Amino acid sequence: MGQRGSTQPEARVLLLGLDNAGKSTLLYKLKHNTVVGTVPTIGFNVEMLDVKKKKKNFALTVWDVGGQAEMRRHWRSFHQDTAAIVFVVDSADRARAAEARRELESTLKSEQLRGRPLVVLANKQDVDGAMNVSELNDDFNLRRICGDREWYVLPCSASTGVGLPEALKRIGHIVKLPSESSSAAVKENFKDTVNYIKAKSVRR
Ligand code: G3D
Ligand code: MG
Repeated sequence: MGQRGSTQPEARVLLLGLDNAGKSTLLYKLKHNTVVGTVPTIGFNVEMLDVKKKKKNFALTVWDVGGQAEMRRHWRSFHQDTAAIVFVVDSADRARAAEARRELESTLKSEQLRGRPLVVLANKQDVDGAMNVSELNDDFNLRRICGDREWYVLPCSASTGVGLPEALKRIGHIVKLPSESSSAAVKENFKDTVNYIKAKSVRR
């Protein structure tokens, strides 16, 4: 994290979703193209991914904030300077679909996230009986809860990697790169946020 030259633009992406949705699996599959054993995230994981936009390289700083109920109240401190939201859904867990929808809906109400583009990932498509994209679209009533922001819903499997290149490409396209000056501010906030969340994280 933070290992690159200062000239490369960076944009912050928030990876959100309920616990067990597959956020950490997704992050490490994107980063290392490998499935690592995950444990429930207490606190957060953060990784930088290299992405191309209009033939220019830039870095996506992807924040995977723990999904457990006690961590969700800290999500707000990550909203500042977010260039795009990625919301991961366990499409195979129909029993928690309503809970996931409520979380997404309440996240999108954040003032600091107003107008930020959103990618909803219908994860775990490899599981038999998983909701497909159009079921999820209807069930979450995405058109209504997304309002006038730019949004997409894409199928994927973080375990197998199917759909991940398309997801990353889409995220790269919708991210609005911060200007040079706000990019410096993002880096400053990055440090502040790390310190904040470290102080607030529940350690077990
Ligand atoms: P989280 O970070 O959102 O809390 P994790 O979720 O990445 O820790 O994943 C939770 C569980 O879901 C893990 O299983 C992980 O292997 C599994 N998982 C993640 N993505 C997929 C997927 O696309 N397909 C399937 N079948 N499983 C997936 P365990 O058993 O380790 O708890
Ligand atoms: Mg996790």
